Amino acid sequence: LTNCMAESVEKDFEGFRLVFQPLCGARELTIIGAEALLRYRMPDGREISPVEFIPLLENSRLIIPVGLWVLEQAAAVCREWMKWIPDFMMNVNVSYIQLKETDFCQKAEAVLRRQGLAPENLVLELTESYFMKEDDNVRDALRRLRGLKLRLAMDDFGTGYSSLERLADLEVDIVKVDRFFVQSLHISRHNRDFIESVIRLCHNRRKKVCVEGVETQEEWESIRLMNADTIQGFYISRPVEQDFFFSHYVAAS
Ligand code: G
Ligand code: G
Ligand code: MN
Ligand code: NA
Repeated sequence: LTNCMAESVEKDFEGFRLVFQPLCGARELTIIGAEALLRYRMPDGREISPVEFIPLLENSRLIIPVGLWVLEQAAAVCREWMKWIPDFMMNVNVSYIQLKETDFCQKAEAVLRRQGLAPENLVLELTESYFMKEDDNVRDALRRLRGLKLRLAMDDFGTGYSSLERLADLEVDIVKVDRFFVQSLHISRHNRDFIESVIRLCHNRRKKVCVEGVETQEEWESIRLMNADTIQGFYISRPVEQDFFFSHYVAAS
């Protein structure tokens, strides 16, 4: 699979594509943006799960060219959809391997320039562990990205080691609460308390909260009452193809 993906990279990223999942305002469920998610299809037509191929891209460092391609594509799509929804936000996942490269910020800046995109419309999703690492390159990269005025989101919050206290001081604009907490909302009082605490703490520090993995109306109603800013999940939509997203969620808005 790694060899196969290396060949795809050579052939102008043939076989790779992005799908998009809506991000909605928690109150009205209006579309405010999308998370871009990478997909890969083998030459024989087989679709491989990102859970399988992302680690291979990381281990082989192919994630560096592929990640840049993802950023470029997502930025171009964002620019296009902003003609319909001017404040559209495009979220892109960035791997730790990409962030460790000393020229990542320069590359991100070049993408914004080439695509004519304002930095405020692009959100880089980073997982919790990035903020914990005592790595000067990564710390430096985070500082420079903030300097570019790009938005940073902490993805999958709550599954790692960082405490709620630590969260308040992290230099992120958005915290995405991992779907684990929503799935056990009706089983465990503790998980409800956790989401509420994250929201309260973030709002005190002017951070936005996105709750991931909302699958039912009941879950949405609970989350809305907790005052989350945005939601994402199958209740709204699964990740969908670009054309579908455009016709159903952008042009129809
Ligand atoms: O798309 P799906 O929800 O199946 O994603 C599975 C995992 O793959 C998630 O953890 C998601 O963050 C990750 N992923 C999807 N697309 C990308 C991408 O473009 N870059 C990186 N680094 N991870 C991605
Ligand atoms: O780690 P990250 O949050 O980037 O992962 C995105 C992944 O979450 C994608 O694979 C997407 O398909 C999945 N996902 C998005 N919404 C839901 C949901 O409501 N339920 C479940 N089970 N998975 C979801
Ligand atoms: Mn994500
Ligand atoms: Na997540």
